[in-house]
Amino acid sequence: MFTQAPLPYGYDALEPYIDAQTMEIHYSKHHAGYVAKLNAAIEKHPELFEKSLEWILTHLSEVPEDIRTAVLNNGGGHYNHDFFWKVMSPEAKDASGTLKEAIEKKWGSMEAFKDDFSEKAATKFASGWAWLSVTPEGKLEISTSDGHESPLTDGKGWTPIMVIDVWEHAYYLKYQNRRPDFIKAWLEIACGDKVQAHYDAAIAKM
Ligand code: MN3
Repeated sequence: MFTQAPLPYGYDALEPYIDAQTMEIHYSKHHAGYVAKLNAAIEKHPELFEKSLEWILTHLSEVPEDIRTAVLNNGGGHYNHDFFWKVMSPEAKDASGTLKEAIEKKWGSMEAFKDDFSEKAATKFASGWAWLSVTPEGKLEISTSDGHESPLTDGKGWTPIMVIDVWEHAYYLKYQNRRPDFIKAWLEIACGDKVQAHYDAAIAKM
């Protein structure tokens, strides 16, 4: 069975950027619901419990057709939320080291990168996610995904290293329709050290 990892901080730890009520509903209702529905779908083909979630999401064409959509939606929901919790921190700092160098090489400055990421996240139509990934050539790229799709499910072979949830449930209680304000606040708690660790791992496996 797939299970939800504990949040690495309390529901109120990301205040005032994300309010405690949003965190509690998001983690204990939305994310938990995706995990329960993923397990319910895979119970019809329990051999898939032997596989990792990353394997399943990168091999969806091998998932039996009767559960494929449920696995994409709920397995993607599980994977993406787990990733989202892990790149936030109450003690977040901007990236330093090799990730900072790579960002400055591509965008010119950390501010220019944040502007580009914010613009793409803000203009993503409807519910989805905005990602920073490493391509198979080792380049950084920003992308967005619909629903609970991700760089794992789009077939390009990119390795995600940072993600923001831009479904309304991620921000509506505090920010209502002001998604750009949520994104600006979120960048204050996006943890450069954690994204750097993902970057190092992505470069190491090339
Ligand atoms: Mn969400």
